[in-house]
Amino acid sequence: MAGSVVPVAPAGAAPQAPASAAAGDGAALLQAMRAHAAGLGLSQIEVSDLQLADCEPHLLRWLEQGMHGSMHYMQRHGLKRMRPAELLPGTLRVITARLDYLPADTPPAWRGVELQRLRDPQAAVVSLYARGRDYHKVLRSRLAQLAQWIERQARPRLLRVYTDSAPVPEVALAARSGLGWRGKHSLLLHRDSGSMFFLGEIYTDLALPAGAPASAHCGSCARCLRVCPTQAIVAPYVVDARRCVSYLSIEHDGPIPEELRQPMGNRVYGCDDCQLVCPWNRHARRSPLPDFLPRNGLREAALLDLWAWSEAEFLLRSEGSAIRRIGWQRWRRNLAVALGNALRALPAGAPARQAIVGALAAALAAADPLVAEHIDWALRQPPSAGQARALPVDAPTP
Ligand code: B12
Ligand code: SF4
Ligand code: SF4
Repeated sequence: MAGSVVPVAPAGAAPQAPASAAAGDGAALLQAMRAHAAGLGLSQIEVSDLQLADCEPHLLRWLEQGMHGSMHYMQRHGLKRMRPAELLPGTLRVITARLDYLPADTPPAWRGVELQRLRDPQAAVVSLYARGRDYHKVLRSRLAQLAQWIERQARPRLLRVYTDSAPVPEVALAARSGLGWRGKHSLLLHRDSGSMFFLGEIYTDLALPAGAPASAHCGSCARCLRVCPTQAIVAPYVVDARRCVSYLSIEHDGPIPEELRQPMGNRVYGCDDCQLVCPWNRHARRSPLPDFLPRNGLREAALLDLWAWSEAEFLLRSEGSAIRRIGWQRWRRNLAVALGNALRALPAGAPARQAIVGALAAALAAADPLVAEHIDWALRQPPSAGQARALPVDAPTP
């Protein structure tokens, strides 16, 4: 996917002298930019230089080990990802932005509430970031407005907006610029804001003053590594995407490996576990933007409610949401896995178990082969002996 272009200089133009003269005083411009960005609802902006050479061996190793799974775009772009001036010749600085996404009405004990839902076999857990409007749209439009403002103020030759839309190393740039540090779960963390935010960038040739990297504060903590349901964080800072529930439920389009179905529990779109247990998310910020308020009851949905959606309902209800990206078949595949896990947690003869068996069996004939195989797997899950069980979530009290 290409980045969103703000029409200034022709893309790919030969590198030229930085537009610092046009920019005037970079520090003053940055100060005014910060005020404008805040007015647009962006949570914070900083500036990064392009010194990312230290990250290159890590990226190469990750790719060599095949940890990107079927995300072929990660392999295709190789080291260009870490070299902003190869992606966009003439780039001198990257303006990094973060946008908090916890909905405004998030209760104070939200992490405990989420962990409790992960234990409820009949609940459907959609990752927090995906319950409202697609963040790409929300963040891109704000960055584009900021870029237009910069263009009017400083007339740079180069200005291009990216929101997870091109080979851009978003966490590495954000960490370099001082937006936060990289946690052991590999995501960016901020002392005052946790990690529940999205990242976006503006590449430019303006000679803005670059920020200093923030110091790291994970210390001896390893909660995120321990809680990961599929042990996808194979070492501090290294996530094997092939095991990550986020990859399996969103990016991966084939059958979910059988040994990973049970650990997926009731997570039907993405996963937040490594962030829920992170102590710094005590400080995660709410977003004032209505865009991130949950839609279609996704904060409290039950598996059977979502299973009852027809394809037409899925398309209607996921309009403008990131969930639309995975399409109907993957959505049903994920729900079938979660329903199978619910069957394991419920005793034989429990009315809830019978309802699930009935709903799965009724959908079998019309299901496509991928979904049918997952339904079949779900129906083979044995009942729990004795009482109904909670799904296992190995999390300390937040
Ligand atoms: C591919 C991808 C994924 C993949 C792979 C994840 C991964 N960690 O690589 C999958 C699908 C699994 C995924 C999942 C999620 N993602 Co994602 N993802 C991306 C994407 C597109 C690229 C990331 C990337 O470059 N990976 C390649 C690997 C090699 O990079 P890395 O893991 O960061 O590894 C670096 C470090 O580990 C470091 N390193 C390695 N060894 C060592 C050792 C030491 C000592 C040190 C210091 C560093 C170090 O070097 C590596 C190279 O820089 C970015 C957007 C972007 N364009 O950057 C979003 C992005 C990282 N994802 C994001 C989010 C929100 C998520 C989820 C939380 C979504 C969800 N709730 O389900 C999960 C979290 C899973 C996790 N713990 O990472 C956000 C993170 C925001 C933030 N606060 O940081 C991003 C930035 C998107 C965005 N625009 O906001 N994601
Ligand atoms: S998102 Fe979930 S599965 Fe992926 S690394 Fe974090 S805890 Fe593990
Ligand atoms: S849970 Fe602990 S180790 Fe993991 S990112 Fe948070 S502070 Fe760092």
